[in-house]
Amino acid sequence: MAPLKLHGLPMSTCTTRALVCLHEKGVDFELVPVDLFGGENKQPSFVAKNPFGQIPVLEDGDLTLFESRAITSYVAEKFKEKGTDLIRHQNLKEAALVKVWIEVESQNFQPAISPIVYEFFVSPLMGKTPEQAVVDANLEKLGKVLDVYESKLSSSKYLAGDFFSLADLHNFPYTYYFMKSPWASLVNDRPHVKAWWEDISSRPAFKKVAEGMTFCEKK
Ligand code: GS8
Repeated sequence: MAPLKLHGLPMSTCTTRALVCLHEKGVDFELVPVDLFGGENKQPSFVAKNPFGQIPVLEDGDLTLFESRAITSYVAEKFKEKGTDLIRHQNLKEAALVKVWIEVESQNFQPAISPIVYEFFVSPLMGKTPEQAVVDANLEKLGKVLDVYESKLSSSKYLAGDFFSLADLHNFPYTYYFMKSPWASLVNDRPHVKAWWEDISSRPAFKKVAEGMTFCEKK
């Protein structure tokens, strides 16, 4: 069977979300680099794969998927018997809780943390000055989301329960970069969030993918 093809870049947050999942599942895949800086993602051949011209894209035979969380869900379901069970496929209630916390990451966590990472790490690379007002407003929002995480993680080891799942995995890319920012204390000052982050970021799949997450070192 031809290996899956993941189009993306090792330093891209959304690509790494898919990469960590592929490593957790122990699935063979090929990473096909996309020259974002040269605009390859806006060329017709790439837009045919993702009409938004963004990475990552997964190809599995004649199936083409975009949206990193849809990619992880597909991989976790297709290979449910292999590697880490990321979706609790044998327990309807646990599987439903995984979906709840997947939504929380996507709807609450990511909208707060991504502008901070963007302003601090990406803007300077593009010759722009980070907008402190944007950072400040989103630090406040992120603090409120992390208060919810702190409360949840004081009663269970991971977000959806006492098991690691996609709900935890999806937080990896932005938290990884955020922890290299001056505001890592937002995580470190919340003991349960800190312990959870130390736990999930020490998983072999995370450590392997983190080796390629170098763009914050260019600062
Ligand atoms: C977002 C993809 C995205 O923003 C997902 O897959 O989760 N909701 C989508 N991709 C960025 C790189 S993120 O590291 C991208 O491709 N940017 C280039 C562009 O928008 O032109």
